[in-house]
Formats: sequence, C-alpha cells, structure tokens
Amino acid sequence: MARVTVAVALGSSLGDRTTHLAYAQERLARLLADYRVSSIIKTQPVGVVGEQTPFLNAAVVGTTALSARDLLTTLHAIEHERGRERTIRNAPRTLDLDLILYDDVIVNEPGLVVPHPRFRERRFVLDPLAEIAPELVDPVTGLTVAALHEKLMRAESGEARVGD
Ligand code: PH2
Ligand code: MG
Ligand code: MG
Repeated sequence: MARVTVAVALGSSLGDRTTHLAYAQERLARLLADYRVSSIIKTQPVGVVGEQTPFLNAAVVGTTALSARDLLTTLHAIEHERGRERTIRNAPRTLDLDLILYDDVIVNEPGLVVPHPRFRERRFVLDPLAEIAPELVDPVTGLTVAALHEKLMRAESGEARVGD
C-alpha cells in the first residue's frame, strides 16, 4: 500500500506525564517516516468531572504504509505499554494516543472514526498540530488545520465572521 500522511494527538494526565509522552514520541518516531513532532503544552482538562491534574499534550505527524485500523491497533498497544487502563470515559490516563487524520480518508466504523470527531473544537489538539502541520486538510470540512485553528481561536475570543 502507498504511504499516507497521518496526524496523532498525544495526551497524558496521570503519573510521570513527561516520561509517558517521551516514550510515545520515541515509539512513533520509529513507526512513522517523515516524522514531525510539536512542542509539549500543559493544558487544563476539558470535559472532565471534578478536579484533575493538567494534561501534557502534543501532536506528531508522519507517513505510514499501515492501514488506519492497523495504525489504531498499534496506538492502543503503545498506550498499553504505559499501563493505560480503560475505566470510565475521560478518566485520568497515563497515555492517550488519538488518530486525528489519516490522509484524506473518512472512516465511520465501530471503534474507528477518522477524522477524530471532536478535534475541531479542541485547542489541546489544534494548537500543537497547527505548529507542525498547518497545511493538512480535514476531509470532512475541506479546511486546513491552520484554518480550523484560526476559526477556533476566533470562536473562543467571542468573535464571529459572516459565514462562520
Ligand atoms: N483528552 C480528553 C478529554 N479532555 N483535556 C485536555 N486538556 N487534554 C486532553 O488530551 C484531553 C482532555 C479525552 O481524551
Ligand atoms: Mg483523547
Ligand atoms: Mg483516546
């Protein structure tokens, strides 16, 4: 199969967050070619109940010959290597690796939805992704990551443009 460009979002909010992210970045650097990695940012937990430790978030981009399903399986395996336990939704986690974009492919299957359904509303995904891959295109909206990022920043600052 031909190589495709993919974007993965990384998050950690439990345990040694820096080490979990460093481990994931090293694994992904070996898994993907044409590898690009963002800075790590500290973010307030979004959509969680009660007090939680801040997240460390980052994004990586690269190319792969793996299918979306096989890539997702590998991402889950890496999460597992950091002791990720799946309890309740949005529980604190050692490592979360989300497949954000898989080339221009749209998938809606049980357990596999790409582009990630919520990434357009998430600063903790779009800030690091726009840093390394502003040119990537979201096949659902047809907008670039740079445009999605600007749109989200405008929405959060209370501005709106005609047509938005
Ligand atoms: N991930 C979530 C829910 N909320 N908040 C931040 N700041 N960072 C995340 O990675 C994150 C979140 C679900 O995976
Ligand atoms: Mg997630
Ligand atoms: Mg996840």
